[in-house]
Amino acid sequence: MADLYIDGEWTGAAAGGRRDVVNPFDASVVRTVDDADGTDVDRAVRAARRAFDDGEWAGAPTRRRADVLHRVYELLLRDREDVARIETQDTGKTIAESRLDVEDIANAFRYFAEIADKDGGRVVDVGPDVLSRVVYQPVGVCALIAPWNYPLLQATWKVAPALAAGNTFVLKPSETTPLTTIYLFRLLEEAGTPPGVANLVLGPGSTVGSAMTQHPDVDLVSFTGGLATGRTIMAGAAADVKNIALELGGKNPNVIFEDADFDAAVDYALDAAFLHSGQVCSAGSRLLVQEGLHDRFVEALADRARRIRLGNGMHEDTESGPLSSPEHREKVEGYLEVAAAEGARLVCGGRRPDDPELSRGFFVLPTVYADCDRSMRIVQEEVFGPVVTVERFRDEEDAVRLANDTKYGLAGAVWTSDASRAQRVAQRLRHGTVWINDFHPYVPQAEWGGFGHSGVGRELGPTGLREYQEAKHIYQNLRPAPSGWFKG
Ligand code: TXE
Repeated sequence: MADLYIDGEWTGAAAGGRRDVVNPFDASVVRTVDDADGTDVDRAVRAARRAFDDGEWAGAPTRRRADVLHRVYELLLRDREDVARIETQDTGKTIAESRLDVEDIANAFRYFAEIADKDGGRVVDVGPDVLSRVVYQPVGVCALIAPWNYPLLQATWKVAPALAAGNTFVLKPSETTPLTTIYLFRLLEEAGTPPGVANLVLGPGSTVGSAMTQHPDVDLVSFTGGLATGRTIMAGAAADVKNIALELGGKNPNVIFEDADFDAAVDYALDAAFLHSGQVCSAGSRLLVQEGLHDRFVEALADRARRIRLGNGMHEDTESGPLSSPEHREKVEGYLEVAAAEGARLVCGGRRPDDPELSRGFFVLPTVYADCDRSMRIVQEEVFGPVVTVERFRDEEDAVRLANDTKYGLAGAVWTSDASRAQRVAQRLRHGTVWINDFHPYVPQAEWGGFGHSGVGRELGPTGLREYQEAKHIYQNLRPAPSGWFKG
């Protein structure tokens, strides 16, 4: 069966392109899929344009769109185990994590279904002779580009609000992890999404992605991925003054004060740094530990990190899988060399595992570097692998200064038993999400996104819907009469 979905039809690539999708655990080919080019993108964008302009979807009662989203939620719950297994084969992440992802994905569809018809705009009080309303309308045709670390989750954070708001779209998943996104489109079709509203193209960013973002019929580009690509997309969007939304990762501080609950802080520091092998935009890859606690904390963390069970994500007892691709492992290993050259002290990891069972997969051992400082690239740049750096701080002022000393600003955490200090520090951190005595939870009701180089705009929450809407002011004079401004 063909893998591109354009104008309500499953179709192959015009030029016949095909691409292998590889399981990062053992480099085996999971499936071969169609691989598009600019011609397919043009077809998909035109279909989305036609579907938007004919107004059936954009002008439908909001409840109808919400019903489709709600059906997708139910279908995802029906197929949750199949979707989770495909996500694990595609990304290498553990099946337990994929199951949680699918739950979160379904819940995001439900959330946007629930809020779709809850905000009819607002009335502005101008006086008795005027009816002034602000209404929210769909932006138009959206180009949605998703990455490979949370393939279906990141796609959903775009697809669900785009549909709820009445847009049409063309979506491109990462070329390395397209399988669950293809599955989602089967569910969108089953749920009754009209032809042309949701379109799927597959292929590389350099050709298919850039054709999408530069297409003159596209009104909005929403992208999750790396900083370098985000910059290219932002520059490209300038020509047509397209709306943009960017989620570009982070270098996220995890701040541990001496009065924190020690066992909980160590345990969560492990989750923060090593969940999904650190391939998480909000990974707590920069640990800041107060000096009196530092040595004990590093020792306990490394002891736990050495015991993380690496393996096949499909096995229930595996705790962490491989990196996503050989190219990505090369990038991570490049940073291991950078850290060594910069004089960071290797406490554990720092290389590939010896286990012959893992030799075909793209593994790197969970790695802890101590004696790090803010001048190091390993501290400032996003590694996106199982690598955590540790710095010391003296007091609250020092902690805040260090935690904000990053060009990114996606997420951060503070661990302390002093409730007022927790709130003070949370207020001062220049990051889009701040956790207190926790790490990683997010909910569809709350905004997600970053300060600084972490991006532009927010996903999830009411703002996540607004990204896909234009505000329009409708002003009606209820007592029209000559103004008398010009006297002649
Ligand atoms: O991402 P790219 P890469 C970070 C992480 C990682 C680095 C590079 O640090 O090591 O980015 O990863 C599409 N026009 N994050 O190179 O290239 C591409 O096909 C349009 C953080 O894999 O940004 C894919 O679908 N699209 C992050 C998507 O962009 C283009 C998640 C992401 O790929 C394009 C992933 C172009 N010119 C990586 N070039 C996060 N924020 O969670 C590529 N793409």
